[in-house]
Formats: sequence, structure tokens, C-alpha cells
Amino acid sequence: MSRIAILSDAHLLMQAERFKDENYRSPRGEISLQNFNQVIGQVVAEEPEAIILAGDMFDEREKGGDWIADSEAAKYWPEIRNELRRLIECARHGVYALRGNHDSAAVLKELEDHLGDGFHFARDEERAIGDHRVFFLETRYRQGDYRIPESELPEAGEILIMHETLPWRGVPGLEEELFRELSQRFSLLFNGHMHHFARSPLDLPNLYSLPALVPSRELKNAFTVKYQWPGDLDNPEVRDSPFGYVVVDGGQVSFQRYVPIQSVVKVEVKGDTPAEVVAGINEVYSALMEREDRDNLWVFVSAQGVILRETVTKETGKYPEIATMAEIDVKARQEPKRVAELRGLDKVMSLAELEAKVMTSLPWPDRDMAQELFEEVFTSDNLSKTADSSLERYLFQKLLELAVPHYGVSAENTDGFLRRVDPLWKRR
Ligand SMILES: [Mn+2]
Repeated sequence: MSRIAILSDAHLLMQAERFKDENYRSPRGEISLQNFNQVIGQVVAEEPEAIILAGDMFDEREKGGDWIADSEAAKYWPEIRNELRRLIECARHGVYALRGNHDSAAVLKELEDHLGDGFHFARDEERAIGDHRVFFLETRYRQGDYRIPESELPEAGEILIMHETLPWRGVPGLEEELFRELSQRFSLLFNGHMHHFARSPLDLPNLYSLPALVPSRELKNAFTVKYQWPGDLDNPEVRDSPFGYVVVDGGQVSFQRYVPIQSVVKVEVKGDTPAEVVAGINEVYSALMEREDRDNLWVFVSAQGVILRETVTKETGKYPEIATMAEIDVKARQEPKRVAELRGLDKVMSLAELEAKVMTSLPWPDRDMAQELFEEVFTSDNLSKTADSSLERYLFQKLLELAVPHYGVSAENTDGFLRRVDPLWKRR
């Protein structure tokens, strides 16, 4: 039986940048090309007879974001094409590509036109590859739960290649019943898109989830090193690389691990106050600075607590030697804001900074009222007081006094209202 290597989800062009200079390539883009070069060397050394690209190898490039300079990402293509030529030379039965949800059909078509006989773009069709029959199911991916009409499903076959969301661990995706049906119709099923290697997901013995070939975007648990704060910073959790590809050989399916050039570091910081989160970030980054491989890290930060994304970005920015990825994940805890927490806020953003931020973000009609709030109510004097009912009453009264003229309420009515609610404050 012919040996086939199946590669997926390299997302190579995700690294392309929005820079005017056509020759500039970011460190992130360079390292992706280096990884691609190395992993292709590893694949070629296995001497596969055919190679299948199971989607999102290139990535269509973000339309809005900060990634793309020129629409073709031309500065990356010469190297990518060279690597594809290496694959074509090594695989006598050819290279076959399925379009992933991030790939553009135009790019794959162009590769087919320019790389010659060895490269095939396949959609909703069966191909004879050596002594195998492989069906390529064109990607239907949608967000949330979705299905594919029965009339569009392949009847039966040997190997099925697809790129859809597995409805896994509570995550919505292509309906499970459909995977079951396809697992009856085919001997072996390989699904890309999930970036994690797994045998028999959904308890289907002949279904495989394909790993991401090289690091690209952040994915949960796709790290090789993890620091948690609070936690033991001398002994971060270390995991085997989750990256690589799959080889099918005589009915045997094996995961071939690829160890990337960079360590993919996950940093998780949890704190009760902004000051704690800031302290945690700095302690973890001090530990990162001590690492011998500090120049070869890709750091994904996740912060939990009462914290602003800008604050996390500012703190991590103090360590230019460490490559912090832009996708910073901030989970602000949803709790009623109490005065004690506002005191904590004062430590990462001074009252004057907060005031300036609020003032510049408001349209003119609201600014004078906000100005009064800062002058009368949110004073450093008030904010540093311990919360008690008399302070709350005072703040309530001041807010009411400031607000009512905006709604045309007379002063007498406000006084009367305050007199009537007074017993409520006292009863607390
Ligand atoms: Mn995908």
C-alpha cells in the first residue's frame, strides 16, 4: 500500500503583515517560514509516495486586521512555493490540496496552474492516489451548529479528507450524526481544522483529528510551556509539542511530532485586584527573561481579574526581548464595582488618567456632567474612604443632585425624595 503523509493547518500567511515595505518580514513571519522549511524536511525524509494538504495550509489572510501588506502576500510566496516543489519532487503520486475555511480557492487554483502536474486542487471528488481511493469533501464550514444536505454527501469510499468543526466537548459544529454516517461509508476519515491530533473522537474508531503542522494562531492547550500565577514559576508545566502531521501506511495511522523552533508559552495570571495582576505579569516575565531560549518564545497571555487590556499590553511591553503575541486574552470579572476596588484601579491608572480617558471618550453634551462627577463625587478623597452607608448615601445624594437638572426635575422634589429615602439608609 502507498504511504501517504497528511499535513494540515499551517496557516502560513497569517503571519503576513500590513506594512508598506514589500521586503519587510516580521520575526513572526520569518519563524513560520523556518518552521515550514524544517517540517517539510522531516516529511520528505519519510519518503511518502503521496502528500495530502487537508486545508488552511496557507490562510487567505485577514481582511480587516493587522496582517496583510499586499493582497498576495508576495514576499512569502517564493519560499512557500519552493517547499511545495520539494514535496512534489519527493511524492511520486503527487500533492493534493483541500481548501480549508481560511484558504482561498484562487490561491490553490494558481498553485495548480504554476506548479505543474504534481499539484492537484481537489473539491468534492474522488482521486486515485497510488493504490488508494481518496475523496476530498469540499469545506462547508459555518459558525455554530450546521449540517450538509444528504444529497451532497459522498456515497462511499476508502479514505475521506475533510475540514469541518468537530462537535467536541460542548463546542458546536457539523452535526455528529453526519460524522457517524460518513464513518459508516468510509474506511478512514481525516478531519483538519481542529489543530489537535486525536484518534477516535466522537467514539468513531476510524475518525482522526489532524494536528496543526506548525504554530500559527493561539489555540487552547496548544502550548509547550505554561506558566501560571500564582504558581511555581521555577517549574512551569512542560508538554510535548502538539504540532506535526499524520502518516498512513498499510492501514496504520501514526502521528509524527514536529518540534517547532520556538517554545509556545501560555501565561495565565489571575488576581483579585489590578495591582495583583500587574505584579503577576511582572513576576512571570522576570522568569521568562531568565530562560536561555528567551529569544525563541511565542508568548500568549491570558489575564483574569479586574484588569484592562491596555494595562496588560503596557506591562508586557516592558519586556521587548520577549515576543508577546497580540492576541491577549482578558477576562474581566463581572462584579459590582465597590469603592475598595476603585482604590486598586487607582494604582494602575491614576485618577487624572481615568478622568482624561473618560473625558476624551465622551461626546460634548455629556462631558460637563462627567466633569462635575469627577469634581464632586469621584474625588481621590471619596475614593480612598472605606465604603460604609454614610458614604454611599453621600455619593447617592451627589449623583442625584447632579443628574436631576439634566432631566428637568426641580430641587424641591429632589429634597423631598431624599428625605423620604433617608430612613432606608438608616435602617441598614
Ligand atoms: Mn480551518
